[in-house]
This record gives sequence, C-alpha cells and structure tokens, in this order.
Amino acid sequence: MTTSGHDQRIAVVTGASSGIGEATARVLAAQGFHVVAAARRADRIAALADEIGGTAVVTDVTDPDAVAALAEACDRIPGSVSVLVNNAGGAKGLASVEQADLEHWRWMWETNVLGTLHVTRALLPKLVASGDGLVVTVTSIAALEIYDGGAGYTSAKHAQSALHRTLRGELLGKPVRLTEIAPGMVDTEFSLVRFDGDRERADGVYHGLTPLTATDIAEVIGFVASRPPHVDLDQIVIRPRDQASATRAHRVEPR
Ligand code: 8X3
Repeated sequence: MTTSGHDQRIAVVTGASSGIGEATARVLAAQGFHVVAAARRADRIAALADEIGGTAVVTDVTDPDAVAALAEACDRIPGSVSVLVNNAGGAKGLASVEQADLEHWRWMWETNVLGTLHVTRALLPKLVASGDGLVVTVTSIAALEIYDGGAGYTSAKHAQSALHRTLRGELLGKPVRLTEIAPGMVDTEFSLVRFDGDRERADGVYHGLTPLTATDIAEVIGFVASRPPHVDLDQIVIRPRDQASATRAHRVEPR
C-alpha cells in the first residue's frame, strides 16, 4: 500500500548505501513507507531511491551540519517521519588495546556512537510529532560481548546501545517505540571495511558457515515496524545458527 500527501509515513535509514541499510530501505519501501536513504555514497543511494521511489540524501552522520540538512530534507517531503533506522556504523581493525590505532578508535566512536546521537537528536522531535514513532538502532552482539582485539568496536557498540536504551526511559509517555537489533555475523561489507579492503581476510570471517544475510536482518526490522503502536520489541539478538558467540562458531571446514 502506498500513501501520499500528509498521510505518508516517512522512514529514514542511515548507512543505506549497502548491506543491512540498503536491504532495510527496500523492505520498508515495500511496506509503503517513503524511505529517505541517507549515506555518504551518492551514486548508490540515488540508484536505490530511484528504484524504491524514495529520496536520497547524501549524509555523513558524523557531521552535525550534514545531519541538520538531512532533517531539513525530511521537512520538504509531505508526510511525517515515523521511523528512524540508525544503521550507519562499523568496525575498523582488530588490534589489541596495547596496539590500539587511535584513528580507528576515533572513527568507530564517531560513526557508531556520535553518529547515532546526531541523527537521533535531529529527528526525535519529528518522530514524537508523528504520533507513532519508532527508533531502530542496529548495534551488534559486540554491544553485549567483548573479545580480544575488539575493544575499539565493542566499546563503541556498548556505548551506542547504552545511548539507545537510555531513550526508553527518557521518552516514556511519548509515542515513540525503541528497538535495538543486535546482529552477529552478517555477510555484508562489514568485514571488508574492518580489514581495510582485504578481501581474503574478510571472506575468512564467514568461511565454513552460513552467515546471516542483510535481508535476514531487514525482514526482522520490517516486522518490528509493522507492529501496532503499543508493541515495543525492546532488544532483538540475531545470530546465524552456526554462531554461539562473537568468538565461537561451528565451521564445516576450518579457516
Ligand atoms: C559484528 C558481529 O559476530 O561479526 O557486528 O563480530 S560479529
């Protein structure tokens, strides 16, 4: 069902140029949302928005001015912003604390934590005003676990989760639902980014098992978004059957 004019429900998805963000944009568009696809890679989101009848807004979530422009772009679309999917983020490196790469740490904290802060803060008034808002924040099992070499990423994901969960109390009494999605292994560009484009190393992460796909996660977000206003799916952990924890997986052949 598509809606138009002031009845139109708008869903803003960050990190929409690939992976979970792109798949979520497709699922929400199929549910009738006008999707605002936000990401840095202009060509990718333009093609996606074209395909799903949405709007592409080039946004770097770490830049408050760019995020303010994203909020203004939403004002120019008829309808109300009722869904925000905080999906932009990622990991860089797998160094020990002793060997920590400060640039990697800064990037992880800027994108995952401050990015979520900037976008959520900018869009919250609109989500509340919609009368039936939803904030989905895509964290990770790294928000629940720690592992050797993962401190930069796990600390950022723990912080992003804490920020998101704090809103549950702060928004109590307001018409906004809050859902944290914490995925385990999902076959996206995640590992390629983490290992700076090293394809062999990235593929090794998923070797010998069946990881989740971006669509697996997007379909769950679509389920969350399609619940009635009184139903809040608080926190959802999604792992492949072959993964018991961040460091423990079953592989049919070893890496
Ligand atoms: C990443 C989760 O299991 O690939 O967010 O380390 S995992």
